[in-house]
Amino acid sequence: MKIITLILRVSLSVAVIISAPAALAITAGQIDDFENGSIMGWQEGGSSPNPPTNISTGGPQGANDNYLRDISAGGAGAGSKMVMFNLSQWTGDFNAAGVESIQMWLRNEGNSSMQIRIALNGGVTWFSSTNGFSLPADNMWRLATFNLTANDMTRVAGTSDLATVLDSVVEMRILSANSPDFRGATIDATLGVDDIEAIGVVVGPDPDADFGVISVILDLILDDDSE
Ligand SMILES: [Ca+2]
Ligand SMILES: [Ca+2]
Ligand SMILES: [Ca+2]
Repeated sequence: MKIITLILRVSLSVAVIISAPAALAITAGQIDDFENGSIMGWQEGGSSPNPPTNISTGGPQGANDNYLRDISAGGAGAGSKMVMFNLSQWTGDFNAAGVESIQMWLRNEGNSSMQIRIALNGGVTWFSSTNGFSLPADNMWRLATFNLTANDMTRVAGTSDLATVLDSVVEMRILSANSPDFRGATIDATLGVDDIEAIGVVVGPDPDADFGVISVILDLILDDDSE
């Protein structure tokens, strides 16, 4: 009986390990638009008094455009820093998915200017945007693009190289910091975010394949005419 239970537990564990990455893996073109009313997995530590929330209107498209809002309180303790993380759809093999950059709309809804960066964790090693996206406190939506090249990303913890981290990302963060970091600045601020998109390699239609289809259609038409 105990052995059967153990086997069942091991089987279930293996099933979870095998299925989890496939279900969560990043894909080029994916967009967090927050129109389903949820926070789409963007979160903070469990004790934060000001975790990300879904706002039902006022996104970059205006009325009824949902977006995500994160508040940081400054001072000390939980919720003092401007940072949120995702452990689900923004993890996996960015290289295999062909993701070259991450684009998002950002708005500074508070009174403190911010330098927005993304940070990627490969387990131990962290990379962060080399240059922050300047977000003045003017309540205007701006489109930011964070490229994932070696020049655009700076290692801030660990020893792995960027390609290795992009092979197996376990956590992605959006944060404000005045220099490359995976930790958010301690700041009294409010950030709006929408349409977080994984920009991939542009793959056009295969012209040979198209011609092949046209040839078959032409053949069918010619066959018809000849009969
Ligand atoms: Ca939206
Ligand atoms: Ca909506
Ligand atoms: Ca917060």
